Amino acid sequence: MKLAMRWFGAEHDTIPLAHIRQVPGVVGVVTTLYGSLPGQVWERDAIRHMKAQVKVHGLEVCGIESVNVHDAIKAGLPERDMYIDRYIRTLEHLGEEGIDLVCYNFMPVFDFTRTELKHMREDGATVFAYDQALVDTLDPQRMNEYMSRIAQGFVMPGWEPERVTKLQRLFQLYSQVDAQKLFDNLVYFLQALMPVCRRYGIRMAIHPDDPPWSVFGLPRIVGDAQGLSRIVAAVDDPHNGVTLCTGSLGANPNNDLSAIIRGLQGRIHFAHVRNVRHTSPGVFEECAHLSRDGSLDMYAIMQAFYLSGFDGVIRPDHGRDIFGEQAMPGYGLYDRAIGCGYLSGLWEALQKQTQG
Ligand code: DNO
Repeated sequence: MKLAMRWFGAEHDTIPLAHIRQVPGVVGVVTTLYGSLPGQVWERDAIRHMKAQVKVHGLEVCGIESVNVHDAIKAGLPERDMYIDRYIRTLEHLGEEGIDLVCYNFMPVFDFTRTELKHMREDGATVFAYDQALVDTLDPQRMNEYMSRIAQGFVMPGWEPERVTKLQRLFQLYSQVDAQKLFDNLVYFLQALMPVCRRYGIRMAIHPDDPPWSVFGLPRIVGDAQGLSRIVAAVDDPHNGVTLCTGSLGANPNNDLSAIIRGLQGRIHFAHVRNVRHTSPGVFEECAHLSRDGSLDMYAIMQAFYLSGFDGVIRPDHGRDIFGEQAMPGYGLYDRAIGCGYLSGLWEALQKQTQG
């Protein structure tokens, strides 16, 4: 496995690459072209500049998180072919620059959703938390205002203002799109992408829905073992794969993560590994990566990755905000660095146990 951390670019991230470089075991970052809008073609110069910035610090760009998918593609509008064509051009440019891993999601309207970004835990750390009952009382049209209020000045990934200013129109777009249509639109998109992915060896890695169930009545199709295997089977090409996000899928206690990892052998191209603590149905909070701090067995998860021969990119995911660090909620350096140490430790133990 290749250990990486997410980095939001020099203009948006408070964490310098020089600090990421000092986290033991980390070889690179996953990043994106911040400021590019869904539907825009990424130019080669911009990609080259991003790579050079990272390289100066002795790190590599291990993959892109994310090349966002335009809503016309997800909703299957007539102009989707134009946007798919632009996506393909972006992939060509990434491939020409030697980047071969692309994470994306297919959630209508919203990316990951939380009701608290600074939930206080007993030890004074703060974490992301989610309460379905509270979401049910929120006006989806005002969800962007809600998120920006709780983000306290930070622009959270997936909640960039340009994406969420036209909520009413977006909800209308999806009024005729049920789960089956959304799935068909995903298959249409992936089929169109496969030739360019084969040409450049680019692995597409769909991120699960977060939380892994429908919110605000919008269809969601990437929330469990069945949904994931249906996607990989529908476009049965190794370039069509998954970002296995343990925290997103793990928010549903019925998801058996080790079984999901084993079932997707060879099709997991990227892993986000973090723990989550279930409080009651539809309610969860994030926590430290350590197994005993949450509800997931992180040893069993890493073992499933190890035994299924996973050799892709792993990154720790959202961390707690600790030690008084001032950073984007969930994406501070300290707790993610602790997460890296823990994941590397589990991996080393697995390697040594197996090798005897
Ligand atoms: C949240 C992230 C997501 C993820 C996208 C992938 O912190 O896990 O925003 O990057 O859903 O496209």
